Amino acid sequence: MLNVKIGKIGFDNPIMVASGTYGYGNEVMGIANVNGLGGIVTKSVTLNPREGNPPPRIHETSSGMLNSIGLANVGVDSYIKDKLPYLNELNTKIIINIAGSSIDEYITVLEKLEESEGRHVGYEINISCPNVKKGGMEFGVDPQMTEKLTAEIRSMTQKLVIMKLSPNVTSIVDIAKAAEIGGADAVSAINTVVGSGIDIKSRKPVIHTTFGGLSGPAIKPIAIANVLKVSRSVIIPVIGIGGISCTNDVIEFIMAGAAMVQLGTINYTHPNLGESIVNEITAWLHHANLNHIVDIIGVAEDF
Ligand code: RRO
Repeated sequence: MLNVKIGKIGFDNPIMVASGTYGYGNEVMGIANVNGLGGIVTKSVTLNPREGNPPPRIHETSSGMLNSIGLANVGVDSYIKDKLPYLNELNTKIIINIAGSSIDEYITVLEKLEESEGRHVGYEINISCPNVKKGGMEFGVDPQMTEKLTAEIRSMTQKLVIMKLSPNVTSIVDIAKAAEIGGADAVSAINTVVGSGIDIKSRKPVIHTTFGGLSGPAIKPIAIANVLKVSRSVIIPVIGIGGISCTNDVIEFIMAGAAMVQLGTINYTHPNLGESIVNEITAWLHHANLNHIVDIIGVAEDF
């Protein structure tokens, strides 16, 4: 009832967890049953380890959260040595999110991961981090760069290539089309929305880098609008992300055109919600007299 396919890869269900919200999988050990999920996307990995931005780098907002983590990660060598063995043991699909500041960096990270013993099924390519000067965003705002990077990566792997798109662009549709022409198997949308806030006591921004990425329920309508736009303009599947916090939200994204979804900010308060949603969607399909989740992908029609 819930199995879905992206490229050649079958997933047990369409519910994944978003990059950056489940670490490398081991962070939720003992508090969440990751094996019930369709997949896990791990925190963006770069060539070298990164400390990330100075604090404050997380701030709660009305119905959301601002972050400016700044791509803190262990670097690809440690990822392969220390993180992949645990991920290999999990009974869910693993997708590795990669970030870089140049085509060469993405390629070198990918080469190392391709040579590793990882059982991952694909890569989500981050071309949409809003919080670093050089961290992929220059690719994600430019269709030509997006196509070139996608094509380079495509030529190097048989695994899934998923390009993660930014809402902070003039035309997300042009970027999605470029990813499709470059040979991507899917696009995921959306990364966080640029935001800020001022602490009126200190008269300083609430985030050290002044601007951060807004996530959580506050951005769900923005995400739905982008999923509608993108899914109506490309043939490859769209993975919907942005403020999902219950089963009805997942159904809304799928009806808007998403083939799969990722839960993000909600994981910080409800790390096991993904598994409950998987069960609730099955019940919802029964109730709606539907045989399969794919029957509702993109069914939302305009008035
Ligand atoms: O690390 C971050 O600051 C970060 C990344 Br890489 C991203 O893709 N999206 C985001 O909101 N934060």
